[in-house]
Amino acid sequence: MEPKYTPITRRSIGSRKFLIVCAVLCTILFWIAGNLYAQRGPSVPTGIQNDLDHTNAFVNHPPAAAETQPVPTIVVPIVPAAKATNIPNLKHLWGVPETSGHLRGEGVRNRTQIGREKASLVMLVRNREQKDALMAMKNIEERFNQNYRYPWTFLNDEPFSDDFKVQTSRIASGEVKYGLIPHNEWSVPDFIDTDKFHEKLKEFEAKKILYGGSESYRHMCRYNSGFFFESDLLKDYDWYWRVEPSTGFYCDQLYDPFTFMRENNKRYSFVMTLYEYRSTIETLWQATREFVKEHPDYVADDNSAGFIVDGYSGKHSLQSKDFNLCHFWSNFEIADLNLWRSKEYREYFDYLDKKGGFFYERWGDAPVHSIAAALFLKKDQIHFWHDMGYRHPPYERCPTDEESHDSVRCMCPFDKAKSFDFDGYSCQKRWWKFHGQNDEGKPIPKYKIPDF
Ligand SMILES: Nc1nc2c(ncn2[C@@H]2O[C@H](COP(=O)(O)OP(=O)(O)O)[C@@H](O)[C@H]2O)c(=O)[nH]1
Ligand SMILES: [Mg+2]
Repeated sequence: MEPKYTPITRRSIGSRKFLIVCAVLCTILFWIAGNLYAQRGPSVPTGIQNDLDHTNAFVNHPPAAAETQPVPTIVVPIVPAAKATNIPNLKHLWGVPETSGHLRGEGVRNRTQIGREKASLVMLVRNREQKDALMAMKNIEERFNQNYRYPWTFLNDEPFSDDFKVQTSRIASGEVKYGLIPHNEWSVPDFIDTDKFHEKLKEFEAKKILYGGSESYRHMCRYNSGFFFESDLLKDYDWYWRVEPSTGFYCDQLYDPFTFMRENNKRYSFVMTLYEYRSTIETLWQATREFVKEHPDYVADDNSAGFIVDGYSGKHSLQSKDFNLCHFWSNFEIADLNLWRSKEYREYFDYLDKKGGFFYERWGDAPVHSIAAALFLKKDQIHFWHDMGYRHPPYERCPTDEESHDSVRCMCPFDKAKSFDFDGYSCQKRWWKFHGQNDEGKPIPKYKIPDF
């Protein structure tokens, strides 16, 4: 029978000795090599040898004390999070503009505005959307506002919580203001038949119309259509940038969009345009027709009606042609507050308001603003931000030109072809066509870009 294990023989003892000698010799060789390496340094490709030499020289022979720059001592006071709400200068009064800076880990900040315009970022928001609001703010601060320090204006139909104010003021680089919306701007007005309204809520809910059964959504749309621009907190401004929670920007904004608007004689601007749900605005166009029939002079001669009305052929054709449902997505807006404060728009809003469509239907501020801008403004007073990348769930878009991407100014997490501009639900191609551009938005018009 074959042995299961190899028996220990003289021969195997001899080969063990040989292995031990080899191990000792190897150890000695490694020790010698190690010492040599330590003295001479690693072998480095010639191209970067000089840099290493320089670095080594600095490490081994630091310059004399007089040659070195003094290292500034930065004292960072630590503000315990638990105590944040007790910081005296974080106490806000309703409707009273904030003037002081805030403790934000590095002491009181310099919130002095750098941008040249009378402008504010504006966010209508609920306390419970705090996290989404902070994320949108952080993004817009990093992409743009930290270099301009425009103020932020927050509006709410309920008092903002202390935590909301503390956290948002920490992210804002500029001044912050918190406003409570007056009750009459966020409630059902007397001229609305409440029974009919509640019937309609049920009907819209049953039809599964988006936000169809929501009363608060209707207040929001009516407020954005007719009141926000009259807020006391915005009275010193000419321009606003509407920001919504959960939105994001994919590109660095390297110039001031407010200055751009002013210098290029723009009054309304957008990044995305799409079709409205007809079921939410069944009678809005009819009401608009009646209004412009009474005020044909309010409609600009060289307007953008051709974008929102197929086959538009002059003011008279508004009475026979339908609204094609294309509107600017108003969750993003940079616009002239005085557009909404104008006699024409105030009258238009009042007219619509009295029709009751904000309650009996579910008229959105987006189609209302869009129709007004398209009819009352000159064609070239509406601006499309081809160079901005923007996301408001569920849609997102990015610039189509190569330079914005190659320069890494824009970082878009999707393929260019997936941009909402090319989605069947987008009206972007119609906009480009209306402005004599091709299906990719070329040629891009030349604008005066403000200095910074
Ligand atoms: N204060 C307040 N803000 C609201 C209310 N409803 C909506 N908003 C704000 O109005 C904007 C539009 O609302 P959102 O829910 O985003 O509607 P969507 O974009 O049409 O889906 C956002 O800035 C919301 O934070 C509300 O009841 N109270
Ligand atoms: Mg939204």
